[in-house]
Amino acid sequence: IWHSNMEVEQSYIMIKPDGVQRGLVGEIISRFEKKGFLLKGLKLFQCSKDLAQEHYKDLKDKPFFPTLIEYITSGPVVCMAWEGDGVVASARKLIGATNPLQAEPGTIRGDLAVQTGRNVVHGSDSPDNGKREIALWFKEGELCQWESVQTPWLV
Ligand code: 3AN
Repeated sequence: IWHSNMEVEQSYIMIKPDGVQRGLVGEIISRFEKKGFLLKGLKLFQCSKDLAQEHYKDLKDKPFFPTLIEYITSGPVVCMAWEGDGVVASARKLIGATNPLQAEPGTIRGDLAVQTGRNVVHGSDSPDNGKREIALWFKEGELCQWESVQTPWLV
């Protein structure tokens, strides 16, 4: 298995098929960009059942697992690798609670979704899972090494 950047915290963020189909791609990417995290990888991708099952393997005993796999493979997703100090926890705050009806207004799910089974976006739940998921969804060479010009202006 390959590893993305081991030193820096990274989160795997994915716009799910409902987000793509509803035309929310620009809106969702924009929230992470404006927050100030660094985009290291980005692609539109139709995933296989095997990949979806591997990604969600911790949930394989849940009753909704088959529906979840069907949903994630129902159309293209947007795969993203975002980087920055604290990006994992911060991205989950930007995304909001799993159940969009409980997600605060101002969060992505709070503003843009109503159903848990159609909650438009995924974000890694720990830095270790961030690395694992980025290595799972991206091939080596698909991430870009670059620094944002914004950084020097902010510090
Ligand atoms: P989160 O995506 O907020 O980290 P998880 O990891 O508990 O939440 O669940 C992963 C995904 O599984 C959710 N994004 C959602 O699509 C689906 N899911 C979770 N709980 C349910 C549920 N009770 N019914 C249907 N789908 C669910």
